[in-house]
Amino acid sequence: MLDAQTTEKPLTQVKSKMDLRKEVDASGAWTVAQIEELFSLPFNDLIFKAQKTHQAYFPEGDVELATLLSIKTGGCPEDCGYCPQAARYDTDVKASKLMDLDEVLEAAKAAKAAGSNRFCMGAAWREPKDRDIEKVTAMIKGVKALGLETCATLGMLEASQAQALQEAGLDFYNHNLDTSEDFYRSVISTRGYQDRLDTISNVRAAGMSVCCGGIVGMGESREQRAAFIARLANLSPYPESVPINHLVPVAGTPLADQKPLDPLEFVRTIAVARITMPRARVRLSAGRQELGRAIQAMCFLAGANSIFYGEQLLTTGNPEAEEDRALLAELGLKTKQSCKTEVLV
Ligand code: SAM
Ligand code: DTB
Ligand code: SF4
Repeated sequence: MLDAQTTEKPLTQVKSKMDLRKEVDASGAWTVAQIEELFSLPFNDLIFKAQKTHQAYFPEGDVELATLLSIKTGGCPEDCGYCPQAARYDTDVKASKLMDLDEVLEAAKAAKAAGSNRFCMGAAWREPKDRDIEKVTAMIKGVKALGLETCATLGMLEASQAQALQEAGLDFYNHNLDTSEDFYRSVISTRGYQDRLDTISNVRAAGMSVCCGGIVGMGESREQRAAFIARLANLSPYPESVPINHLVPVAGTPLADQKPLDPLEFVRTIAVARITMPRARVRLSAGRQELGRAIQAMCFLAGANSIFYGEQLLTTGNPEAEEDRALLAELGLKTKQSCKTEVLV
């Protein structure tokens, strides 16, 4: 029964964008029970199935490198329980104003020189104002002119704002569902799940690719993790990029003392994301420093094929670029040069 959802053609056989949409739509929805069944497979069977899917859809087996820059840090009015940038929590993050264009372009040039594929600009906003959009569109144009793929994560978007970003050349917009709909309520109260879905549909309608994932290890149950993956996999079409963050517990936030998730359960989550969203770039995101090399290697085996690259995420640390290059080289993993065939819209 589970194989019914994994019979899509490999990327190399994909002819047009429209074909892709039809296939995804025709593949049927995943139920939470089916996804729980995947989670419950014997570990080796799950990883083998994920690796088979990975090899069928990504025969080159390359890893995408995405560099993050916090263009506007801290002072956020939202109450996301994991986030060091929420103004209401007493964390070490100092609020700052939107960065200047030339500083952003310097950072993008450095990312490009270090071998990054994508440059993602993040702002600690509930939603951008129209005058913020104007400034960010200048950044998008500048970054794109350097030959990098562009991504932004600026909070909730109106349809007209999504349109303006698309017209400026934004390739991807990151907006996470973060977790299952029922667990969401215990982590965030200042905006709802439907608000997030609305932003994602505005991004799609504007013709941009969607980067959407979430965080595991916030105290959710396995069933809730399965429900979260089901929501992502059942988006039609599912996101082109799926960042799976491992909670980074930050002092001062409500989740500061959260007991860490069993690392093997994290690997299982990556495998389940790979199987249910076979064409997506599954990104091993926040929390890699804490995972260590062996667990990261297992995540690549389970189908992760993208990482955040560079020593800083938004406000927390990430492995040094050199360390990542050494890990990828040791594992014999190539880095990605182009992903044009994967863009669904
Ligand atoms: N303010 C925008 C928003 O919320 O959409 C954009 C930036 S926000 C920091 C982007 C994502 O980072 C969140 O949705 C969450 O998944 C992730 N994130 C934030 N803090 C994190 C933490 N402590 N550990 C893991 N992921 C985290
Ligand atoms: C995503 O899913 N993870 C990134 C990116 N999208 C913007 C952010 C991770 C942030 C981790 C905590 C911090 O560095 O502030
Ligand atoms: Fe604000 Fe985004 Fe952090 Fe939530 S995750 S508090 S919206 S910066």
